[in-house]
Amino acid sequence: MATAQRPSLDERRSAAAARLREFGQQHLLHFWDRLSDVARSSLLDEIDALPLEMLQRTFADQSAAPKPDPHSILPVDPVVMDRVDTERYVREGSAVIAANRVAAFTVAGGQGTRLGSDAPKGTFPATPILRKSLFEVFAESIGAARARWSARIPWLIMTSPLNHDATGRFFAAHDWFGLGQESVHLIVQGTLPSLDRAGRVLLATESAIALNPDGHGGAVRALDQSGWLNRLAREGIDTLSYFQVDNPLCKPVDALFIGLHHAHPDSSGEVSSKVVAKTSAAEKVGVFCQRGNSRFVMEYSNMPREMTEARDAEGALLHRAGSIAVHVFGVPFLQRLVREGHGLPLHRALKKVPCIDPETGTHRVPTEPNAFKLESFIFDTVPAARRALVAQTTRTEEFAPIKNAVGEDSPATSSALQSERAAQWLERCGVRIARDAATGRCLAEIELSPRTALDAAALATCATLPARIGAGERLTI
Ligand code: UD2
Repeated sequence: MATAQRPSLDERRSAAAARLREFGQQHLLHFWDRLSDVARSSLLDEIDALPLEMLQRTFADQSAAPKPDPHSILPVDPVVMDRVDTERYVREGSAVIAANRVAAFTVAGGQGTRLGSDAPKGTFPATPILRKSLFEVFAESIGAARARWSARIPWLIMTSPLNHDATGRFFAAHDWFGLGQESVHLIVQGTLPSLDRAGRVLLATESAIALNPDGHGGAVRALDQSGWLNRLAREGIDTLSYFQVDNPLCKPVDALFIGLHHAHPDSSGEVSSKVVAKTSAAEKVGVFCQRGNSRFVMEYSNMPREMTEARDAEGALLHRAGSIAVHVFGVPFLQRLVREGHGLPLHRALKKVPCIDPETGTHRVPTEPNAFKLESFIFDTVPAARRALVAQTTRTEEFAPIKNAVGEDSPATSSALQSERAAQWLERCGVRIARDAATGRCLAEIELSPRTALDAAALATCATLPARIGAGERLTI
């Protein structure tokens, strides 16, 4: 049998040049004559993988994108989680978990730029006293859920090409936090190029395109291309419990939420999302909105000011259903999106991207934003669902993100919230906690391991709780 001959470098270059010319990106081959054959081959691989048509379309669309019309957009009316028949839905969710139908899924491919660290964000020391990493907190929680429901609960973690190896090394160095390596799976997401203000693809070096992870929306493609989406279905797992790596208070496996997703009349079992009431108009979270029967998330940076600041008759924020980026996805729903070729839209954000001058090759480290990074967002899957459930939870119960080195959403604010949740759970068990008389702020530092208690009810069965915790005390339970 004749084997097809692999095209030579010159043939590949000619084909790439023709394609690049068609889309005005021929500068990518400007330094060809200076490159070694190895560098040429790797540059051609990157060029061949570029979705040039989509890039052109995205750039043109967003340059002329109309502003959303606030009059056609309504606030959503979420299901309030502490007002439902909790017992019933926890029972429903528990049955799904115990039947081995649930996998946990963390998106951890983002760059921790705002935290000022190059290390994978999941390795960041997050807890108030023991400084456990975010990954360790989730591992403990998933381990405790496995034990509670005698369930497998595989843990899938999406990494990016930039942090995949470092993430793997971190887990190996911590012996996979006792979960068993065979039950924790790292999946690498794809990349997209950065564009200059004229829509031209940037070069990081003479032989490499400036690429960045393709956004958490890349999860759908990563799950599909890694084979995991079909593997989950084959293994009878129809429920994917999705959360971000930056929130140590999130509940990776929440029976109540999973029960609502599967059994609440507002849910088609395709995608369900948790929200909290926004604390202020300026809070940087996407907001769930409604147009006709379709629900969607409007990212805070896209929301017109009149919508962000609109108030209802009681004076509360009108659009207040702030996304905490916790979802449950039906695996068949994600398979349908893939089958129907449901590409998620690309969003662009102006950022500082190191690159080379396309003419001279001089390296530039910009001090001002110089380029558009492109990303897709997982919440853009929401409008494709027949009935997307939006469930409102309590902020102190499950939202303490670590995003910035200092100020809001920092390690300090997150630690205070982690202590506060522990204090509230302990108070429900009869423990007296020292609080500031004027502000009500908890005056102790308390770190509660998910291994000890996954929720307040489990804490009540814990034999060794103190009677009171005084001001300035630091306690780990
Ligand atoms: C996200 C939401 C915001 C709100 C907030 C809650 C977006 C665009 N905004 O804001 O509406 O819900 O979270 O905390 O989502 N990631 C990847 N790969 C990527 C990019 C990101 O895995 O290519 C992960 C990243 O590791 C992190 C999460 O996605 O776990 C959030 O990413 P972000 O920091 O870009 O989103 P943020 O905090 O601006």
